[in-house]
Amino acid sequence: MKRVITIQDFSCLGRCSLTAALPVISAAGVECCGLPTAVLSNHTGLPGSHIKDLTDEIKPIGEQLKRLGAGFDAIYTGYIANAGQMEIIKEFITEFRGRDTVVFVDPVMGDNGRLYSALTSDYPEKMRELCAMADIITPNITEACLLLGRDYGEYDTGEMLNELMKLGAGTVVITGVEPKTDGVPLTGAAAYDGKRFYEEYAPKQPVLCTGTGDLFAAALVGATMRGTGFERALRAAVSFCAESARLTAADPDRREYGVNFEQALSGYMEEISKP
Ligand code: PXL
Repeated sequence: MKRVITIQDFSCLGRCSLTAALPVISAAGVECCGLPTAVLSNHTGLPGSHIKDLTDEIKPIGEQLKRLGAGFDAIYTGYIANAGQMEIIKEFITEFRGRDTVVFVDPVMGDNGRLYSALTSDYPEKMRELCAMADIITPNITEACLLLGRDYGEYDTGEMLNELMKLGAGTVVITGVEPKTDGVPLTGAAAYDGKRFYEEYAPKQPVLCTGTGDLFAAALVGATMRGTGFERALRAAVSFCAESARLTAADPDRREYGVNFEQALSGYMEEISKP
């Protein structure tokens, strides 16, 4: 069985980061280890939060994993609590990366044109360096703009993919892409691997939810590491997020507690198990 280690925060309330990655990657039939960058009472999209930063714990955890001789088929980074932590995580990647290790960097930094409230203005610069180490990066439009040092606004997906490739990652996936249509509004992902462009869209739901990008990245990591080819993994991640968003929009008890993905897991598992 493939083994992934994912490095991101544990938010007690509000499905995101580790509470999205662990169930989704496990459902993909891939072992998922979690290395928390911080423990938060709740994600920072809710009013206030109690945060315990774990910067000083990452290195000793890595050293102990090394002593145990642990190896990982993939390293997947998500929300990193501060710019200083980024250096320690870069060292972790260098230490644990083998010839066949796949490095996924989800450059979690913001949404709707804004940097997340707990992050500082030097963060995008540091994130650019982390992206350069990755095989696959998965920014949303806001994060793509922050990585490219651009204002948030109109974008040309193909041009943005090309520019992001210059950061040094092997494959770039942009999420939350909304193609122009005359009919039903769509949202999804567009990707470029230096040879081919890929696009996958589904109907856009009238909900904006913290954690959707985390869910997408986890679904892509899970499917890719399971051995589903990239194109199918991308399609499965988009349809899983679309179904989860539909379930969230239909939930009369909906709160800002992340996306209702639990009941979409069986469909995701079915889709990635097809021969
Ligand atoms: O979903 C991204 C995310 C991850 N982790 C924490 C967050 C957010 C977004 O707000 O606050 C702690």
